[in-house]
Amino acid sequence: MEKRRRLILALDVTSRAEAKRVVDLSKDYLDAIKINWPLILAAGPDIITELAEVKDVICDLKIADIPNTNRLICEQAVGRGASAVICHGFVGEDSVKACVEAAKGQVFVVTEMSHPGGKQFTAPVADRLAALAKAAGARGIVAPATRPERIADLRKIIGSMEIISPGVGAQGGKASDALRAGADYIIVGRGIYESPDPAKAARGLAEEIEEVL
Ligand code: O7M
Repeated sequence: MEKRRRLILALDVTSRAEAKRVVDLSKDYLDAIKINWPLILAAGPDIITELAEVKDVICDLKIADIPNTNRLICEQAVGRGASAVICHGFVGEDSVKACVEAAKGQVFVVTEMSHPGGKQFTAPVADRLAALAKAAGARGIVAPATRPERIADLRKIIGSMEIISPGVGAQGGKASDALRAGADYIIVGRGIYESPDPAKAARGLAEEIEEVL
């Protein structure tokens, strides 16, 4: 994954045609495309391979199972062309390590989640989840743009590992705040794909990001 635009599109649309349309309009401003269950269930897993021809694809399956099942899921995602996967850490270090082995280190671990409910269960253990991600050899963590101060806290725990940060736009966070707090990449979904002009929305974010760098 390039580290140039620092922008990752969360492509949570539910048709292949819409996915292609949004990617065509925004791809010049992106380093990667993150896909999640809505698109994979709607378009089928071949969408991973198709999009991987355009940009690096991060498979956000929020993998959270026993090590063997985690390994099988990662092998399917990587075998179809995913450059990285996203897993949960609460299932334990052995489960995260299974992802790290199967995806050759290209794993991001969810820590404190960005939505209000993220404060209920994930926030109190987020520091430990970040430490676990580091111990397991993951590439990075997912941390909330809605609470930039938490990005700064988690950065202290993981050192130079990468932080990808959702919650910008529709959830109320600002790209520049998250970057200043220590995020490496911003993840944006609805702010781009629900915009009447996805190219303009992505360009606007790219400009905001560039000003901070
Ligand atoms: O910009 P949005 O709010 O439309 O989309 C945000 C995307 O980031 C969406 O795909 C979520 O599933 C994802 N996300 C969060 O919003 N909050 C989190 O705490 C974690 C994620 C995520 O990407 O986890 C890997």
